[in-house]
Parts: sequence; structure tokens; C-alpha cells
Amino acid sequence: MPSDTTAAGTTVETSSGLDVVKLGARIGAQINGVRLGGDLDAATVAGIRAALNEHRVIFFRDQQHLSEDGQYEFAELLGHPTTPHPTLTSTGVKSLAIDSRHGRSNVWHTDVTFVDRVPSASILRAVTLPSYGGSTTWASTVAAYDSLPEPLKRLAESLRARHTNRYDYAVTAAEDHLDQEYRREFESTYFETEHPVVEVHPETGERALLLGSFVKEFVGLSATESRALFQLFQQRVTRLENTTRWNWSLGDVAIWDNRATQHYAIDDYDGSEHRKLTRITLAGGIPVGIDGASSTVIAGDAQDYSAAESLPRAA
Ligand SMILES: O=C(O)CCC(=O)C(=O)O
Ligand SMILES: [Fe+2]
Repeated sequence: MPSDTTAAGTTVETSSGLDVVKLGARIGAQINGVRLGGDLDAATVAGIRAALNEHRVIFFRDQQHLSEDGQYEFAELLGHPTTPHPTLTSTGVKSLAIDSRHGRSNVWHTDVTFVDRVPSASILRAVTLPSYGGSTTWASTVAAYDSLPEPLKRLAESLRARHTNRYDYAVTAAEDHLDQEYRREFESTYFETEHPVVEVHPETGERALLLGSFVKEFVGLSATESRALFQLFQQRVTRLENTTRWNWSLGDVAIWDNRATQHYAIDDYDGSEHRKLTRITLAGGIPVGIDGASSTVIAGDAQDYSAAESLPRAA
């Protein structure tokens, strides 16, 4: 891939015509010089899509011009927006409010894995920020899989896991950062889906670990065995080398590939500080394991949330 080196020494990739600055070897890039909106040309949108496939999470600064409508119109260029959430429907029509008054997502997760049609991507825009802290970290689940020793790859490939929206069974009241009303709405319809632990990415053909905090258990294993294996694989996902951390400024937009990442919102600002971001999510397909077996629904119907995208699958 052709590249230039700037005076600052950072590598700028030029193959897509976009100014893409890598933030780490395994995950993350910042894209400069793009004004996001519904009027972007097709080549730029294709470049953004390619950067997302390559870097897993991409960041744009200085998008203060974007409103919720502009964010939505841009989302429509990149894919098919879902409704805001399968159960959280009271916070908006076009977008999901990520608001510290409702809760703090300080747990490693891939979004909405309790349904069969796992979203392909999300677009997150900073609206109100605390005066310190409140950054977000993403981890590459492709890098996590790739860095596993061969026997653990084979083990992960042989497993399926059940994901539900009644998560964090062991959470104590003191640790529970979710507002009670919000939790009630989150859990108002029960969803449970069985996914392969190793998913084949539909666009890149890469293998990725599909886990995160909505996992309840591995199929065929005891609760104790499930917990032990979950920790083993999650530790690989969250190794710092597999992550990138973003310190938000107002006007920033992050886009992540939800089929290749987990994320964690760092709860290091005080309760008096308000933090709000606006999320618009893009529909995805039903995950497929390396044996070609798809995810299966155990409970709940997510049709109203999102049409299951059927993309031509990578070889
Ligand atoms: O608050 C954040 O930075 C991220 C929250 C989150 O988990 C999400 O937007 O999906
Ligand atoms: Fe999330």
C-alpha cells in the first residue's frame, strides 16, 4: 500500500485518497479532512468503508456541524440504520442516546449480541463531555483470535455461546451503574441467541472472537467451565496491544466495525459530570462460524429492530 511519511513521522495511507493516520498496529485510525454528512461522494464513502474494514475503528475530529439528522443521513450512505435498539425505544427515534444519567458501559462488549442480526457497525458522536475522563477503548477481536495459540484457536472454533440481554448476573447493587428504569427497559423483552465463538467476517473473511458481556454460557459446558473459558478468551481480546483508546473532544465521531471489535466506556469521571453521545447503528447479518453454521435464536424476535443484512460472504 503506498504511503507517505509526514513531518511528524506518522504514516499516512494514500491508496483510498483519504488521509488515514494509523493509531496502532492492530486497531484504530484517524481520518482527517473529511466533512461527514449525507452529501459525501461515493468514493469517499467507499474509502471510509475500506478504512473501517482495515482498522476496525476510525475517528474523525471537528464534525461540529453534524446534527442527529446529518449523522443519520451519513449513516444511510454507509449502510442501513437499525431502529435505535431492540428494547431501548424511549430515548429517541433515529438514534440511541448514550447518556451517563442512564448508565455507563464500563464493561467489555460487542453491541447487541443477544439478537441474531448483530449490527455491522455503529457511528458515535460526542454531544456533551465531562471536563476530564470519559474516554472509550476498543479492542480488535480479529487480533485476539489471530494471536491465540493454535490449540486455543481450535477450541474457540469448536464452541458456541449463548448471549442474552439479561446480562451481568453477578453484578451487585453497588456496582450496578445502570439506572433502574433504564435496566427495566433494557430487559423488557427477553432475547437470547446462540452464536459461534469464532465468526467469519462477512466482508474480509477474517476470523474474529464473538464474545463480550452478553455471554451467558458456552453450549455444553458447566457454569464454572464457561466462566473459566470466557475469562481466558476475553483476556486475549482486552490485551492492551489489541486495543486503542480515544480521548473525546466535542465534535468527534467514532465508527467501529461491530463484527471485529469490543469496546469499553471508561467510567473515570465523577457523578456530577454529564456525558452524552449519540449512536446510530447499522444493520448486520446473521453471524456464521467456520463450519458454515449460523447463529440461532433461542428467544425473542428482532425483526422490528433490524432487517438481517445478507451480504455476499467473503471466500
Ligand atoms: O459511552 C461510550 O463511549 C460507548 C458506549 C457504548 O457502549 C456504545 O455506544 O455502544
Ligand atoms: Fe456499546
